[in-house]
Amino acid sequence: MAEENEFPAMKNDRLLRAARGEEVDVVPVWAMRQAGRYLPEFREERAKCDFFTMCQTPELSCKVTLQPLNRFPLDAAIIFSDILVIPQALGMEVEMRPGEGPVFPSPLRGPEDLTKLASPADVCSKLEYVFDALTLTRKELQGKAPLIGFSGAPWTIMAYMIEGKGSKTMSNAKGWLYKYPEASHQLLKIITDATVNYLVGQAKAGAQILQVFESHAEHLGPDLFRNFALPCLKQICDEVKERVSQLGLKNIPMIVFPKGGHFALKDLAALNYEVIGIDWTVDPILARQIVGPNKTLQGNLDPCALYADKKSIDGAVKEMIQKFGRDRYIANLGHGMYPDMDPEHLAAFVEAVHKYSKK
Ligand code: 1CP
Repeated sequence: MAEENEFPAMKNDRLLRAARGEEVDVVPVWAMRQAGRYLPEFREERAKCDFFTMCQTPELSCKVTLQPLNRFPLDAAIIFSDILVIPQALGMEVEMRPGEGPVFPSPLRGPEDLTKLASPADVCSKLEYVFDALTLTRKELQGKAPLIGFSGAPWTIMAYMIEGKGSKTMSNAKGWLYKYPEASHQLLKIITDATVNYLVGQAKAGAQILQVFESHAEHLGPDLFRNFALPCLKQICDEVKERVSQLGLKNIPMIVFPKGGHFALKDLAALNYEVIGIDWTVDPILARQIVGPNKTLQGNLDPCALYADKKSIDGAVKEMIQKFGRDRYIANLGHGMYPDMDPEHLAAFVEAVHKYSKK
């Protein structure tokens, strides 16, 4: 376990302060997928190396995690990795195919395949490389910004394990929920237990805040969400916080991001996550009414707004901050950046957040 005093003192902790509901000088800002192919220096590294080899090499993961922070005054770094390292650690093969994204050559076909998965108790021994990358990156950051660790949420991970790749309908994975509810709960339990171990490992290694990506919330209506997603999200938050406290570490703030899950905001507000991320389809004023005053909101500019000219980006950010207000707020996009975006337009986004949120 990395000791807190091994790490450089924080020079900028506004993201952590905003997550805890404390006062900030300006609203903190970062962007989902801020380390990625829109940066030429990322593409240069990626051209030399397979995606998962990059994730598995702490020096490379650290290098590309820091790339966006070397360019822009971002208020957080997010460790370069992927949510699909959990299925890999459970014994499944995942390939990153150019132009296609992640593909599982042998996805789960039916409940009988569950016996092939490794024990959730063993995942951490296979994910040491992520922990090493976190410890190294936290040191290299020199306190410039907090380091975000992350995982996928169990339903989102289950969907990839069954579909074998991205899907418009998630009909195979949703088919499991209707055909094999018991086996679905078993699979979700395996993923949930693995994720708790993994996130506790990340906290021990130096992650300062943890985001759980429920990227496929949109495929579940309120009922399926309550039955198959919400209990796992609750267990993850409660168990991670409990185990981090048992280790004598200070409370680690947690973010839940239910992409497309506007219908779940009220239920999520009842859990212990300090921060709820919203995508661009949710009106910030309505989100605040639903979650109440005691949660920090994160979001939610339409990523495609970064295709507009810089002046329009400036105007859109001004409006966004007016709607969210400057308290209990972390500025972000409503989802990840795309590879064809102009890095200078992210610069305009970050600059506008700081400009319009000064006291
Ligand atoms: O700055 C960062 O955010 C970098 C770290 C990061 C994160 C947080 C990557 C690198 N992936 C993720 C999370 C992730 N991975 C999510 C949750 C966020 C989201 O909703 O986008 C998801 C769903 C994945 C799965 C995944 N990995 C996809 C989507 C597949 C689909 O069609 O559903 C893709 C395309 C990837 C590949 C990937 N992951 C990360 C990068 C930079 C890339 C591009 C691949 C490459 O360089 O070849």
